[in-house]
Amino acid sequence: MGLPGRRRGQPIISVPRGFAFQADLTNRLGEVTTTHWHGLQVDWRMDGHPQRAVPPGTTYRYRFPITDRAGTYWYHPHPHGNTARQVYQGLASFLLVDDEDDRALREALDLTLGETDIPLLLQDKTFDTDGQLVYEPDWMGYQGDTVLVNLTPNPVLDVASRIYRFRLLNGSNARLYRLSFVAPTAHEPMPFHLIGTDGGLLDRPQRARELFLSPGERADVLLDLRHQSAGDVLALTNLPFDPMHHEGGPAMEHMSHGMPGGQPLPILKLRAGGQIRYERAVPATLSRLPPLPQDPRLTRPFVLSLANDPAPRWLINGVTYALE
Ligand SMILES: [Cu+2]
Repeated sequence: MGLPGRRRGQPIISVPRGFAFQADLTNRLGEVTTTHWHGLQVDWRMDGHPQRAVPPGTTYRYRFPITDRAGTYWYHPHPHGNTARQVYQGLASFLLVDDEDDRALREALDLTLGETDIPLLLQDKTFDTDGQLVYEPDWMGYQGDTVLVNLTPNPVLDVASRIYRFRLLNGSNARLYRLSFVAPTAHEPMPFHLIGTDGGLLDRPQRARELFLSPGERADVLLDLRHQSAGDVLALTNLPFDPMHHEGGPAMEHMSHGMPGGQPLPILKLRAGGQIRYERAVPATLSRLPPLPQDPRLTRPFVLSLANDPAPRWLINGVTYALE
């Protein structure tokens, strides 16, 4: 599979912090679209806001400085009402920001993007008998019956006896994942290190055996495969769980088209090869986090609620988004 994102699927953008980023979106779809830079701090005119919709046949120039910390960000369309479908149809990929902290980490562990530092875009889709995408969302979104990794079904990655970095992105429409790495004979999931989240690198690695990833969310992890023997097949797996604990009552009963949420399923197989020499250790410190403001000056109430007339929809402070 190597860097699956580069062979199949969308291009991965990698930029250093401080870079003057520029990209032209030329819309050759038959409908309006935008490109939203998920997680990055950019001027709203540059952020793919629905009010800056790009009509078919036109070009929009995105230009902004990269000011964020190193981390795993992503880009996808954000037109009003069609964001989810355009992402489902394939318009989504990574934007990786690099800085001194990230370079130090890659040097310490001898990580190479695409070989041992691997972005994994998780998306569930449904295909009809002709292999065409099926998309039939309800108000809660859409869950497909096949989980693709970097648009690849049944993916297998050949791995060596060393530490790997996986940058996990949940690019699914509505599916939550409870992720862990499972060896076939072990009675519990393998330990790994969580080293980054939506906000970039953590200050220190955190040990974990599983993590929840909701749509749009990223997790940056290190997995130590030094003790695997040739021929071992591990799997990145979705462990079973009870989605939403059925909160929301009867309105939520429709949420599972295709596979119900929380069903166990293998996502990516890792096939271990021969032993290699690798003498590195996970660094104790990854980054220095910017200090939080000690004295918040502003308190804003956000009341989240669910309305059922005329159709179910979520509200913030009693209102929903309107384009006008
Ligand atoms: Cu987004």
